[in-house]
Amino acid sequence: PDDAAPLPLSSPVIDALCRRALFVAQTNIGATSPNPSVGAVVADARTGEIIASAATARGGRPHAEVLALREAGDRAKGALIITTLEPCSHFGATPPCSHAIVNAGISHLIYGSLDPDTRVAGRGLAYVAQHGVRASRGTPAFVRDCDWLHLGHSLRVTERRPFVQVKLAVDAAGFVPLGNGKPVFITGDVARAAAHLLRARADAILVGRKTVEADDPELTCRLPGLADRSPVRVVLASRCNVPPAAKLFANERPPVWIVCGDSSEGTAFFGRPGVRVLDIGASLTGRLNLRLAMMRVAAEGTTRLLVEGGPSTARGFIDAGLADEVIIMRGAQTLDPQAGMPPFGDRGLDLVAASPQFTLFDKRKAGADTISIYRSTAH
Ligand code: AOF
Ligand code: ZN
Repeated sequence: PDDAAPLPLSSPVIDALCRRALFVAQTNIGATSPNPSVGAVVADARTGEIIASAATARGGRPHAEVLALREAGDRAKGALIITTLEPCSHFGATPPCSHAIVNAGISHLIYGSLDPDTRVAGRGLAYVAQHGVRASRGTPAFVRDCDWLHLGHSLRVTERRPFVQVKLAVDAAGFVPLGNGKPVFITGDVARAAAHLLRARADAILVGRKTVEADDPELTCRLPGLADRSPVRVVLASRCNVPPAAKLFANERPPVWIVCGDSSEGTAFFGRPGVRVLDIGASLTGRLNLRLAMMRVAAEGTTRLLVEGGPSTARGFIDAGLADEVIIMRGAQTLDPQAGMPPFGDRGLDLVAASPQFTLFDKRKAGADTISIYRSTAH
């Protein structure tokens, strides 16, 4: 009804619309780098009825707001728009979203995260406010979810590194299987699907050279319908000494990036289609500087990186303070103790589970297995 008042800011209807914006954004996460995957929902300002919604398009453009407003057409006049990130204000390949919001006649904007990109950084909000759009921050819970959703984007802007997730699969006793020339499965189908979904939602998957040698993995997303969401495959090899016959190189897509500190042993890869050698220079210790490695992949556009390396790679990221999320997939069966090793080099799961650096964010069953997600307390 036309005479009804606008919805109050804190209402179950607004909360549901905010959750909808987060949900929509999730659909393209891992497919928009170097841009964030933003969610936008256009709704009737009085009833909350959804008029249109969109995520940032694959490849990063068009932006979410432009797509949602395009779909809403004339119905955007006087409507409410919810966005997970402050709308942009810069002229890129497309005109700014903040201008599109004003031009469409939107009456009210509710946003989650602020955009730290120096081209935006508050200017998007200032623009809409100066043009008569009421702009309000969402609830603290919505803002927190948006901040985690866009952490890859904000870390790439502020620390020049991607959001890093470290994933490990362990047996019921907490041990990692020793490689035997091919990947060993200690979790069932449901956890395996969850692991492939993590790949689909990443921009890059990373392993250490030792995992390539021990397991010879393909590192692709093989979920039905999501095969084209396989991220770039990154191998850390200080001397570029990866076996050229490894399965990783059987296909040119997705690309493989070898991050090394000395490329002189990597001549087999020079000019090879689908392979890039990223030489970040040797460190004093002879081991790769992980922070520099992260800065290099971020410079190439990576905003979300999934570490699927072995225990020593996982440990390296945690010790360097580079693990934003640690995901433990725990199987129901127990391995022969001869066939297992501690998940983090010489340390067990307590390195994360008992550390003040991490907090348990989520723990759930996946078939007979259990998935625990620990989040860094630094964010
Ligand atoms: C939005 N909505 O859906 C996204 C935004 O290179 P461009 O021109 O596409 O701009 C990329 C920047 O725009 C990116 O760094 C981030 O600040 C913002 N992303 N903004 O309003 C969106 N993906
Ligand atoms: Zn935009």
